Order: sequence, then structure tokens, then C-alpha cells
Amino acid sequence: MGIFSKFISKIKGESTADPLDWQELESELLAADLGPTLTSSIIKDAKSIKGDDALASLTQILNSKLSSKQRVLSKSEPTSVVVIVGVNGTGKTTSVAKLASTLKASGSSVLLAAADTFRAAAVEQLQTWGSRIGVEVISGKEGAEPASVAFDAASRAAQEKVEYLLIDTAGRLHNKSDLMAELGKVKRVIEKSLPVSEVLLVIDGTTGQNGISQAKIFTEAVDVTGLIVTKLDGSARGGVALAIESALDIPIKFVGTGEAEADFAAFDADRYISGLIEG
Ligand SMILES: Nc1nc2c(ncn2[C@@H]2O[C@H](COP(=O)(O)OP(=O)(O)OP(=O)(O)O)[C@@H](O)[C@H]2O)c(=O)[nH]1
Ligand SMILES: [Mg+2]
Repeated sequence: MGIFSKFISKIKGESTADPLDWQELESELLAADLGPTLTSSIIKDAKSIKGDDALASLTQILNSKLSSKQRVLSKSEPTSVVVIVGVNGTGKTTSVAKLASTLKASGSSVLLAAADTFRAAAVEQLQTWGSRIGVEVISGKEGAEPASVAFDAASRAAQEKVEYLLIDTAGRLHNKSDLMAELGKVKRVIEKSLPVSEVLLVIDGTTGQNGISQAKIFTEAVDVTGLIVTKLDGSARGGVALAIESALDIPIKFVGTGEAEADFAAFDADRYISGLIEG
């Protein structure tokens, strides 16, 4: 059942939404992870809804909270470079692999860079994915500088005119300023050979409102162009995607819904909104 199903059924046949128990709706929206700011703004808008066109009005209200920026991956010629960033364990490496697999399946050439050089296991994890999906992975020696791996990968991609270079970076706490500065460096060295077309921030959908504060700090450090919201399978209460977009005006480009390669899709805003409303 969608979080607005009750609202819609109660308001049916009423001329205004006035007799509703707004507190009940408020608790439902908060429980769905919409967060306090978005919840009160939706309730304010919803008070003017009339019974007859409740569904259409609600759809319009929720759509107005989403970002209007483009959701498809930006393309640069001849190579699009996508840098993947985020805090620890959000699903960056998995998402890099899933995105690579999607792009490859659509006929594009793809190269991966393992710029998470802090742990040998991180490089191995991407290499394992690379061999599983049949995509080459550029890596450095253990302890190499992330920026140097990114630089090598960008030079290779430029030389070979690879269509997509996806760069996996190490998870970092958004309150560690030196690590945040390192991301800027990674971006600058890539730009010596190729423009960076996207910086995608990966947010774990189960972290709820904390995802919003992560996103705020990452956007201050690097120019985040889009979001990947992961772990929307499991216990995530769906509303967090809307809360993030409405707070930051950064479009969600992809969502992750599981650990497997196929559990990944472009974010479909219309379907998402109707899912939120009607379930
Ligand atoms: N259920 C679920 N699990 C996911 C999803 N995406 C990633 N995971 C799992 O989350 C865990 C962490 O994923 P990683 O891709 O290693 O995350 P990361 O951000 O690269 O982690 P660090 O590099 O350590 O910061 C793994 O067990 C993944 O299988 C998802 O959409 N749904
Ligand atoms: Mg990783």
C-alpha cells in the first residue's frame, strides 16, 4: 500500500481535505522517511486538495518536489568520465560495476579505474567485478595515489577513445576535510586529459535523513551532478529519495535494489511518484 492510499480514500467524495486527521498523515510521511521539512511542505500543499482530483493534485505536488534537472547520464565526446564518490559502504564499487555492465550491454565501450587505493581488497573487489562483467580495470600499485591511478586511466581512455571511463573512489567520511580535498585532486588530474562529465554521489537509502547531510557536504567539496540511491530493496522506506531530491535539487540518476548485477535501474520519476502514492 502506498503512503498516500489512506489519504486518497478518505478524501474521496469530500469537497475539501479539511476534515482529515493531518497528524495521522504526518506520522505516515515521517515513517516513510520523507523527513520533517518535506513532510510539512507536502502537508501545507495537500490542504488545498479537493476530493475529486486528489490523485492528480497529489501527483503534481510530489512532482514539484523533485529536481527538474536531466536524469540521463551526461555524454562527452569522445569519452565520458564518471567519478563515483560517497561515504564508506554505501555501494560505490557495486554501483560502478552495475553501471559498467548496463553501459556495456547497450553497446558502449567501458573502462574502469580502481582509484580506491587504501585497501588492496578494494582493488581486488573491482577486479573481480571487472572479470565477471568483461570490462577492463586499471589499477595502480598498492598504496599508489588515487589521483595517479585516475590520471593513468584517463590518459588510457583518451588514447583509446573509450566511451565511458568509470572511476571508483574510496569511501570517505564527509567530515574529513583532507579526504574531501583529495577528491578535488582526483578530478583535476583527470581534467588534464578529459573533461569529467559526471560526479555521482552514492547514498545508502537505508541511512534515511543522514543521507541528506552527507550529500550536502559532498556537494560543497565536489560538484556532484547526480545521485545513485542504493539498497532500496530491504528495509528502506522509499521516501528518502524524494527527501534528498527536494532538499538538494540534485537528480537521482540510478537506483540500486540488491547486490546482483541486474539490481540496478535508471530512476523513473513518474513510476516512483505513483508507487509512493498508490503503492
Ligand atoms: N541490498 C543491497 N545491497 C547492496 C546494494 N548495493 C551494494 N550493496 C552491498 O553493500 C555492501 C557494500 O557495497 P560496496 O559496493 O562494497 O560499497 P562501497 O561504497 O564501495 O564501500 P567502500 O568502498 O568500503 O566505501 C556490499 O555487501 C554490497 O553487496 C543494493 O542496492 N542493495
Ligand atoms: Mg568500494
